[in-house]
Amino acid sequence: MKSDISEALFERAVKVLPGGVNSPVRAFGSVGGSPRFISRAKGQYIYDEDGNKYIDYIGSWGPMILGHNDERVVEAVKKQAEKGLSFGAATRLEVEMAELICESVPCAEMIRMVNSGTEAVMSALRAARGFTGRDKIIKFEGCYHGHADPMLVKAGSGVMTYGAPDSAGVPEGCARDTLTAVYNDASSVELLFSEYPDSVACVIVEPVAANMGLVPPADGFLQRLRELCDKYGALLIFDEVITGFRLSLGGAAEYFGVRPDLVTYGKIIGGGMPVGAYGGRRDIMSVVSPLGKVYQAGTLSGNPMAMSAGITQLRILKNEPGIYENIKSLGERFRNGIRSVLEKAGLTFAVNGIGSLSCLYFNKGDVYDYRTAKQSDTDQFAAYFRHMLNAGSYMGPSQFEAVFISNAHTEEDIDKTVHDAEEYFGL
Ligand code: HOZ
Repeated sequence: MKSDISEALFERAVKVLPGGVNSPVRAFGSVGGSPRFISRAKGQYIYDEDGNKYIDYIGSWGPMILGHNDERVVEAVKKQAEKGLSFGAATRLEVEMAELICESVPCAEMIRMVNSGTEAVMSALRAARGFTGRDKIIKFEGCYHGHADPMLVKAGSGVMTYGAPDSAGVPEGCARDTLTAVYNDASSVELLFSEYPDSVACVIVEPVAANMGLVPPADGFLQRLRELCDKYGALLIFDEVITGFRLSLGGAAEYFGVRPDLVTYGKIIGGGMPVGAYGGRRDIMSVVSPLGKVYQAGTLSGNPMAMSAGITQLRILKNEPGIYENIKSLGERFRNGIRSVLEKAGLTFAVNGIGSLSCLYFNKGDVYDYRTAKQSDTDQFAAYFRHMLNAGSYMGPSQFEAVFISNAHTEEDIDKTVHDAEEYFGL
């Protein structure tokens, strides 16, 4: 596969962008080679500057549930562009978006729009602290909640890939109140609560951990977090940046039947446009300014372009029957396909997944938390990644990123990718 133009662009990029990219997860540092520069996308495919076509399994890290450039979403954005790009003032679209989320998500009574998942989490933590009058936060090793200072402690995603789960540049004071527990191990949370019974403001969790590969919650884990938060007077926050509107319309909260107090969203609710939101119980959200004393603001928050794209995607997800069934069945086809390839090859690597999210770990044991995810053979993943890329299946360039499937993918796409994997394993 030719990559001369991408390589030339990367040469230019490294001179003016740190690492040649604007987000570390785009770099190919852990898999070798240089990133492909993408020029356009449609449906389940992306095309690079050299004209190569790939089946896309990143989907802009989640939001492209309908596939790229869905015509209805594009049309809504075009129409809004004619009316205005940003007003910094209240719009009808913000109200419609908030109503749509509140109707769809069990715990959501009030929503505040922001511009990214990072901002949503940062603001939700502030609201939780302001509401409870407590400082400490419990997060889980390997869960990634964006790059706000208190969350860069034992974090997943790019920080896990590049081996710096506790980022430099985070003052000790900012991370002192972040306590870390073990994902899928409620007793580790109980221990922290018993050590700090009156000072934990909240437990924040990715209900499905999708930034250390893909680790679903063990039976009862989320329910137990709910019980512990209730017992100790702390709030439960579900970071649904990846699972919201993807696992089901009501996200993981609906899927697992556990009601968090607050929930955070990112790119998905913007249909790919830069956006985020946090929301939840009315009494908690009432601490947010101008209603309450927790300050949080933003000129571009609720931006009309992002709202129009997001509302269109969410309405389609809400009204068009069969999307969740379809992406789930494609996800299962992918996982079953990879499992049968591994079986034929006599290998026992872990294949995790739920719905349209999956991960093949080059790991002979089960993967259920950060420690077990870290035991994966990242060199083997790198070789697999390079083979798949050259064969035309575009996946996240790290063992610790999930495979995302959209409603635009077809069974033929999945079978082709499984066939590419078969070739990789020498079958
Ligand atoms: N959660 C995304 C990847 N795991 C974030 C994408 C990014 O950091 O650019």
